[in-house]
Amino acid sequence: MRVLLLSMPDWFEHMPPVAVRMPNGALTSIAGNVDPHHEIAVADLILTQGRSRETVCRLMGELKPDVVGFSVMTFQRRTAERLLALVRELKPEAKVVVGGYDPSLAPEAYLQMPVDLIVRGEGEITFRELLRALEHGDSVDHICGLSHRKSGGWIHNPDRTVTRLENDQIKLPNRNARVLSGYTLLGRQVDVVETSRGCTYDCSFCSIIEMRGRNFHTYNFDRVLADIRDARDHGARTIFLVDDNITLNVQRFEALCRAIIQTKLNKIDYFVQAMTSAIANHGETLAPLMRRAGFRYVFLGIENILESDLEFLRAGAKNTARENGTSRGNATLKAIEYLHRNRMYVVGGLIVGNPDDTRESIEANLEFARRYVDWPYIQHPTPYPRTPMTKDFYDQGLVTNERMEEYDGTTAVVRTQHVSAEEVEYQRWRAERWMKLRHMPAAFRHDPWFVVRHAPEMFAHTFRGSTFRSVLGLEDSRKAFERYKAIRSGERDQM
Ligand code: B12
Ligand code: SF4
Repeated sequence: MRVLLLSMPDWFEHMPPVAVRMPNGALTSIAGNVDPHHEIAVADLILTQGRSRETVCRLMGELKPDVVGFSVMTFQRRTAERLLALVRELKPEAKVVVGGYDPSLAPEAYLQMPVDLIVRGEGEITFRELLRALEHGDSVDHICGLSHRKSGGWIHNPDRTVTRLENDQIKLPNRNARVLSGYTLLGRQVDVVETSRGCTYDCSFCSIIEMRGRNFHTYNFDRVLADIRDARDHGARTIFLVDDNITLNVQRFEALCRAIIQTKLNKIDYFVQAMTSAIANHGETLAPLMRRAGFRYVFLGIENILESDLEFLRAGAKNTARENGTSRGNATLKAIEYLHRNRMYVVGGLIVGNPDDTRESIEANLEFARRYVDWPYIQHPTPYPRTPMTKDFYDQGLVTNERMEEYDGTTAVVRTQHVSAEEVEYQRWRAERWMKLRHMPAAFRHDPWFVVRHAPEMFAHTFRGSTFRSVLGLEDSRKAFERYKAIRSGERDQM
């Protein structure tokens, strides 16, 4: 069968396409796990800014797919709906499948859309079985993790249990299936690699637990190294390890760093997400190993520096430093110190605008970011489908915006008990632009040519809405914020 798999073009504030165009790892993984005789194409529409419709039309014409699959996050739902309608119009007989976080956690949102099938949860095996059934005209009733139309209604087959990665059931991704190019992270070609899936924590804002339960499964190192080599051989000079929580097993992570060093795969730049507690508690041995393995940016899930907010986010445990088995308070500073001492940059993940937040508590977090993080990744709590946080916000009557396309993490869609959503966002926006600017010299030292060529564009992105007058303080920055919001809204419409 001919299959076209699409990821959505929508991006969010901290990942402007001028600097970051990251592949969707789900689609190449699915492409690597279908039976080999299918013709499969993967198109990441993040690479086609402003030209997504034309690109979809072109690919539909050239590839004439029998099956079209969409990978969708919640804030991309509206774009997905528009492109689903387009695909249906272009080829009414093609089977249209949606998968990923949003269709898995909010399948009800897709029932009225021009969709034939919904893959819930992990997709590799479900999609392989689906293609087999479609090819032979068999029933799909037995395929776990699948929702399908039947006699005018929808049938939701039972969930699929999570795949154990240890037994090599999931084959390597198929990067040859990609039909578009231009992936980049600050000028270097980037790719994504998984070494594990799952997490055993249950932070209230995170979708992962509803998506797959609390568990942790790991690929063996031979497979991980083969995957890294394959990404490198396809041109990657930077690799994002997309594990939900690679730091759950620190010994394994250290062993992975050693394996990367031994196999000389440490010329690549690595990005990873980490828990502060793991870095703080094991930094003495872990951080130098990470550095030698090529890790450059570490996204730290700091979430918040105030204990009350950490409690609401259920993120206290993962941010606790320990010594001889006893708690030594917040792990963040210690983790940052280890990373800086080993010449790695800290991408500081903070969440401001929680129910009890006041202007002062938000400002305390912003001030922390100013002082300690190299690249701020500050977000607002966002009530994604079926997370515990969503229920909390609804119970407290704090959700102010239900337009899913604005659920991108940097648009405040909830208010606090004391501060309006708009004010929360304004506070973050005003502070964060300047913090981002500070990282330019470090980015320049690493990739001077890219920064020279793109600095004006990156600057224009970061400060869009501002004028010389507002930058010089001659105009109320709220006016600039209003213009920024209008520009952002226009950008969304273009996707
Ligand atoms: C890596 C990652 C990123 C990376 C790479 C994203 C990319 N290009 O794919 C970066 C850092 C860029 C990123 C950014 C963002 N991310 Co992100 N990210 C993740 C993370 C950690 C892992 C995703 C991953 O690659 N997993 C590995 C692949 C193989 O698994 P998978 O994606 O789950 O796919 C499987 C199934 O879902 C399914 N599937 C998926 N698509 C399809 C399609 C079809 C047709 C089928 C059949 C099946 C299928 O099959 C796959 C294989 O089993 C998750 C989860 C987490 N713990 O935080 C969040 C997560 C996906 N991100 C999320 C969000 C919201 C964002 C951002 C908006 C930022 C933010 N506010 O947090 C931005 C937006 C990106 C953009 N375009 O600008 C949310 C999504 C929530 C939701 N309900 O939509 C998650 C779940 C985190 C969370 N907050 O809970 N992200
Ligand atoms: S530690 Fe990370 S992956 Fe695990 S539940 Fe919390 S935010 Fe999600």
